[in-house]
Amino acid sequence: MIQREIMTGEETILGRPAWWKESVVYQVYWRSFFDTNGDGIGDLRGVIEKLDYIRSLGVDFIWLNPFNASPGVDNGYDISDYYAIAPEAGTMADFEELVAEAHRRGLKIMMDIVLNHTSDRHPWFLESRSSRDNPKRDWYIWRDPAPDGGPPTNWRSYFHPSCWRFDEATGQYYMHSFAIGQPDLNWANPEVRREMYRMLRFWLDKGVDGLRLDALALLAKPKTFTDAADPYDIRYLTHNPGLHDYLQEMNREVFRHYDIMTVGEVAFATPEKGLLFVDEERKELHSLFHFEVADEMPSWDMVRFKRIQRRWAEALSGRGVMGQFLNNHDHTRQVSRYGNDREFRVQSAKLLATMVHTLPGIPYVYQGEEIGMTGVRFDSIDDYRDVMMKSRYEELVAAGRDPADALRELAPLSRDNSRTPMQWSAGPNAGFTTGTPWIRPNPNHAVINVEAAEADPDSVLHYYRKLIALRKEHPVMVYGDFEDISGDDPHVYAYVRKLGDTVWLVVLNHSDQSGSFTLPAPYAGRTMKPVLGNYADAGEVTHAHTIRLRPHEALILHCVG
Ligand code: TEU
Ligand code: CA
Repeated sequence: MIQREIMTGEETILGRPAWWKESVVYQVYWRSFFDTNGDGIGDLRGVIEKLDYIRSLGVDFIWLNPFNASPGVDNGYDISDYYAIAPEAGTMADFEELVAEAHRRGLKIMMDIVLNHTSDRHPWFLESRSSRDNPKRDWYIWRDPAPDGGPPTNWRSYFHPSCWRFDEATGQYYMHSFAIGQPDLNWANPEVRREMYRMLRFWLDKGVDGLRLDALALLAKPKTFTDAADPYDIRYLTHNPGLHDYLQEMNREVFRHYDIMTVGEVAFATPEKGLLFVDEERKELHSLFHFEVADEMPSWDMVRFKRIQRRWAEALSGRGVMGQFLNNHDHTRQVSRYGNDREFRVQSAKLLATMVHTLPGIPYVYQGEEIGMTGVRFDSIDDYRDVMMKSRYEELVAAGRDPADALRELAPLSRDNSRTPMQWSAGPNAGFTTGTPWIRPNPNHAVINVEAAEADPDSVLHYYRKLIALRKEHPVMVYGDFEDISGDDPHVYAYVRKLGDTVWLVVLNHSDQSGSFTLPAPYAGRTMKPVLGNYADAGEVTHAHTIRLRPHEALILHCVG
């Protein structure tokens, strides 16, 4: 752990020191990472082959998206056997080797666990749907049709117009919050919970060091099944009574018996709700992702973003921890969505990285982000792969929308933006596969790729390495108090991190124009040394009252006098 002694007895924003609070996580969407057998799909052996690359970034954890056996309706989030490895990912021996090889390099493995639903091919569901009196009937959510024969309620699914699917065989509907092939489990049934805890222990006993818990806010179902006033506002699917009882039980039965880090994917979490998941006193989870940015802020809005960060920092201060991220496998690449992926791509990617790694919380890096990968536009719906994209497209077209128009509307936020192959080189298929890739690579791999980034000392990649290394040396980045000193400035974000005598100022000019930041008291007139900046020539700030900033300039300054 970093310089533990200086923290003793100190109240800091992240509370008591712990190894997991100091982590940086690298997310590997393995099916798009590296293919070793030419079938066009990334695999676990591909992750093993790239472990030295991942380690070279300086990260601590690798979060692997689900690799359990699955028909692949939702790229592995529809699991048909929790104890088996998907053949396209590899074998159990590959997984065990990956854990061992990662550990040998000081890297930890975080598994992605899908608790809310299984595949409709899972033997539990096959049994459940077989008859109304099957012992597993109650393992899923079955309801009678409405009096008119239609679905029991008007609720939508994340992907489809209804979360209900009629099953001819038994004349009832089952609930699916996501794809039709992802029936929701009934967490109110204690047998379901016992099975899930057993499964979690199985993987943790294999040496897994962390868990990312999928769609956690959905585990408990609404108490009453009645129509929603606005079916599009799907909050009714989340945060229902009983949820926290399940999480406390999960902690008692599983988490507390292992030295691990858990992170919950919590849709529609406000700071107040979020605290219920991560407050250390409550013994539920170590940390969470909230989606006030990724789901609820479609494009960059600095004032809104600042407000979100302030509220979360205040609510969690000294009590709980959150993950910091701007993109993942569900969300368009950050430099395209929130930055400038054209003339300022490199500076902008570095600015966003600086922000994610210096705000309070555990930073997540999504594969390819570290070379500034961008979103993608395919000309035809046939090139898209994502079930959500395809279903929404069909819905729009069925409602009479011009197909080209529908594509234009959906493309910017399509989940496939971040699922294109990792760009290793300018070679065929970006060096991802020797076969036919399951999804088309972004043509800009000719320019944006790991090989090119390694060779360029000013690349986004080298900047990430410096930024991540800083965290290992400077506990202020992890434990320092946080204060936003830039008010509602719509372009400049400036904040202070402070731990004991160490005071850091982070100044970010999120704009295509030059700008400036007027230092408030007590920072005006002080001397500050640059710790890191995204323009090569960032100099010392001496007795300054104003800091001039170039487009997308990011500065980390250390107050020395
Ligand atoms: O995502 C949950 C989900 O609904 C996301 O699309 C949403 O943007 C946000 O993350 C939560 O509000 C998880 C997985 O990450 C996603 O890939 C799966 O498709 C989904 O669960 C179903 O398992
Ligand atoms: Ca493969």
